[in-house]
Amino acid sequence: MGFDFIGDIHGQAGKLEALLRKLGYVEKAGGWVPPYLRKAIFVGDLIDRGPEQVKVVKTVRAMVENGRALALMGNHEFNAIGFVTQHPQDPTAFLRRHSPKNISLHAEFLRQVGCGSALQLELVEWFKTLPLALDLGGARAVHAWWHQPYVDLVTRQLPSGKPMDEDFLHAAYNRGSPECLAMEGLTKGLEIRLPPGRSFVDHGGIERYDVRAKWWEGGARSYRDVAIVGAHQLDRMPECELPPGYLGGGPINGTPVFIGHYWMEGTPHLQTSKVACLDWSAAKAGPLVAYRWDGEQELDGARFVAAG
Ligand SMILES: [Mn+2]
Repeated sequence: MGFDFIGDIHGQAGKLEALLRKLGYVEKAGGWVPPYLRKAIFVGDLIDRGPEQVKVVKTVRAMVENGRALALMGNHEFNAIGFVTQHPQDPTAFLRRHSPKNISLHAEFLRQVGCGSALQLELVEWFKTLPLALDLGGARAVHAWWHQPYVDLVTRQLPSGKPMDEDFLHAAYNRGSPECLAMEGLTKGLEIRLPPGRSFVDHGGIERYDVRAKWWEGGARSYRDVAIVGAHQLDRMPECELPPGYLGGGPINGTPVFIGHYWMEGTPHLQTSKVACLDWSAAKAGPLVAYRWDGEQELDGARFVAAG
């Protein structure tokens, strides 16, 4: 069985259809059908930002339910769950706060699905069934960071097929709990706090004091070595030593790992011979990107397929 790992779609149904076509998938009455002995693996973040989010979810969901695909949970699906789940101590509040920032990040989804609609709740119930990490034998996939202790914790609490229940959600939104650290790590990646007085403005115009780190980077020494920021912001990243206890610092061994999440820019390329990021900013002007995998243990940059 070969796998086509597909990056963050963020409601870009046109790019999704173009990519599936380019990969040789065929649209039939019951949904898209892969070429013989292949399966699509979506690395998460189906929703938020783009113009046709409901269509994207329905397309992917149909493929999953027909056994043509697997889909991981991204941070945007996890946020969508928390957005509608009541807070256990405060019945007027939700696990994910309805702050102006959180509402604006989710506004397009709410507008398209209908805020408070039955459809919104139906889609969220499906999001709860999405796995956080997939070990497919010769390859692995996670939305943002394959960190084995976090994979183990979540696999223990949510064994395959068990949807995320309220107990798990309450723990996962309890800041600092093992469940919260695991969910943040798997879906948002490794983030490190910048030294005092340092910050930068992210792609969404929000001032950030934590920066996403290249957890796959072997031999990294400074913040600048690992910071994932736009090229024009790299000189704002300090060259001082990484904090003690830094959890990244590859190299990644074992089977290859496929990820999304990181808003990469430019021409799709491998992160290492074992790590491929498939998020090349399809939510904005970038293409939707897949990696066509046929069992190889050393990844090949010529196997990226981009559309849109
Ligand atoms: Mn993401």
